[in-house]
Amino acid sequence: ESTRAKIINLLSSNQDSYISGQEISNQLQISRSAIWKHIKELEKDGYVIEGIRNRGYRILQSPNKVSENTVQWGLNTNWLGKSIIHKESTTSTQHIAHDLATNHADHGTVVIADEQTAGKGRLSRAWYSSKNKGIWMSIILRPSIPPYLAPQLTLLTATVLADVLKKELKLNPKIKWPNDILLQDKKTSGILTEMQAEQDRIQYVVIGIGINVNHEPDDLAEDIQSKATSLKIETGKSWNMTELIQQILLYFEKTYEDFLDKGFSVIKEKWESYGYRIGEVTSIKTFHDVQRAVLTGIAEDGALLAKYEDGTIKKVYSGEIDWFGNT
Ligand code: BTX
Repeated sequence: ESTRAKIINLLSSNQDSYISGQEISNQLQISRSAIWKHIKELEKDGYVIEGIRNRGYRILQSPNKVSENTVQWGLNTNWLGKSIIHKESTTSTQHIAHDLATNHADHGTVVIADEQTAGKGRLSRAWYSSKNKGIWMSIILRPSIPPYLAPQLTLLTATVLADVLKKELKLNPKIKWPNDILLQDKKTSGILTEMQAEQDRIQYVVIGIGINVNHEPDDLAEDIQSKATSLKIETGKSWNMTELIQQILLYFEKTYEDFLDKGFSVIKEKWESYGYRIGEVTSIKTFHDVQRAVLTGIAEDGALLAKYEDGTIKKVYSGEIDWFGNT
């Protein structure tokens, strides 16, 4: 950890109060004038720091600009995001992450872009990723779980995003199976999990996270305007993306460790508490017919569970659900 990172950490841990130059000096074993020089450097990076004589320093504002440094400063994780690659523009952070992962990138490496020119959704769909409006990020993991359980990581990620939106931003998110985060029934975030695996062993997983953050309604592409939203549209204010990324990484690390420790049940329960239309009736199309069923929750393998009128509970695997239909 660099001295600047340590200073940021100290200042961040006392967000509402001042921390004196003397205290920083004692804790980090550097001179007062060295501290002052570091503070000047931080200000160049966009931190607004107040220094009051006889009281000390306090961060008034963190830089809005996302960069490797700004994300790393004050990031309280143990392993996630220890290596961060930031690009102003790229085709897709998934591409970069796959390249890095095949070249031995560490578990917990994070790739972030200000803009993606070929952002990917699932099933070769496109993901709009306009410049500086949202979080476009990929996380490389090397989990020691069997490949067939990888869908659990998508569900885990969805609970992480929902938790951050609920606990940190005081919003009321819903997770629409399998991987959409909704605010007021509109999509604000999507997750794409890709995996490189052998028969019984995962080499690596890349989890792509897209969140519309500071879009105005007009910043959303025309064909998604009726079904998509952003944090700004929902809250009326702009959000600091650096802080948001840090919160996501922190919650992710904790949730992932919980998952390895205690298994999927913790995730399942949380997912279901956020689940969109869980407990409600919807129609499910199969090859043969359309039937009404109550969505009851999710299974261990990530499938959605539906209880039919005859009482049987079955797994639903793909886009067979008519979310809005009342037939
Ligand atoms: P998905 O297939 O569930 O959603 C894609 C669909 O969502 C599109 O067909 C379109 O209708 C709609 N859509 C496209 N862009 C947006 C948007 N910005 N907001 C709301 N709706 C949209 C979801 O796939 C997975 C998305 C993962 C995105 C991340 S970003 C970082 C990483 N890099 C990358 O290329 N993809 C992932």
